Order: sequence, then C-alpha cells, then structure tokens
Amino acid sequence: MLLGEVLTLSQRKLPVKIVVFNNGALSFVDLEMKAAGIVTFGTELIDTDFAAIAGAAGMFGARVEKPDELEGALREAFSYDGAALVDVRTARHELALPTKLTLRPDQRLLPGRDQDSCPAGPPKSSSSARRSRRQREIE
Ligand SMILES: Cc1ncc(C[n+]2csc(CCOP(=O)(O)OP(=O)(O)O)c2C)c(N)n1
Ligand SMILES: [Mg+2]
Repeated sequence: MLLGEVLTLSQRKLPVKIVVFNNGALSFVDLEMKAAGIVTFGTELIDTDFAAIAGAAGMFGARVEKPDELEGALREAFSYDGAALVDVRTARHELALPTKLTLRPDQRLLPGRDQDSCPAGPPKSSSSARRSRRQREIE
C-alpha cells in the first residue's frame, strides 16, 4: 500500500482498517537472498511509526509493542468511525504469509453483478466475438 492510497482513505472517509505486520525488515527478500547464498543487505528497515503517519493523515492510529496491547488496539480500530491503522511490532523473522486467491476466474466477485464486471477479464463470448471478427478481417 502506498502513502497516496492511505491519504485517499482519509480523504474519501473510507472506513478501511489496516493492520501492519511491522517486523522492521523486508524479511521475505532477506530469506530469499539467504537461500540463494547472497550476503543480505538493504533488507533491514529503520523503525518507522506507521501509527504516527496514520495520525498525521487524519486517521485513527495505534501502535502495539506488547502482545497484551493487541486486542484493545484492534477493538478501538474496528469501533472507530473511519479509516484506522494498527502498527503491530512483530518478531524480526515473522513473515506475513502471502495471500492465496481462493476465487476461481469463473466465480462472481459480487452477488448480483454479471461476469462483465469481473476483473479476471471480459466474458468469453465478447473476446471470442472479437477474435472471430479479427479472424474474418485477416481472411
Ligand atoms: C510491488 C512489489 N514489489 C516488490 C515485490 C517483491 N517483494 C516480495 S516480498 C517483499 C518484501 C516485503 O516486505 P514486508 O512487506 O515487510 O513483508 P515481510 O517479508 O517482512 O513479511 C518484496 C519487496 C513485490 N512482491 N511486489
Ligand atoms: Mg516486513
């Protein structure tokens, strides 16, 4: 997520809740470099207070340094009427697992919307219609 996107949440008053897994490092890259036998560099990050950045952008921001602060911070963030960010300090080698898409391209994203609004691409019928038109032009 880029800073401009964070500012947009505030600007547009979108009640999006962000949880930062702040391990102070680009740990996945660090791991990949180690696995490739490369001496790691550039993967350690300076300690950034993302909650303060959120506060400066007019959002709710909370920083969690100890496990027992987590639940309260999340409750506050989710009950806040607007965008909120919780900056959670995690262990250096704790990786946020990459997300897994469980939606198949043929499944609908939103109920009531037809396949035209699915970002997986235009419906097969129109692309095949386009292809056959192009095919006819070639022929
Ligand atoms: C847009 C984009 N740029 C670069 C990468 C390569 N990349 C994969 S993991 C990673 C580091 C992510 O660091 P962080 O968000 O701190 O997560 P961590 O690995 O520490 O859990 C990068 C730069 C990517 N996946 N996407
Ligand atoms: Mg990290």
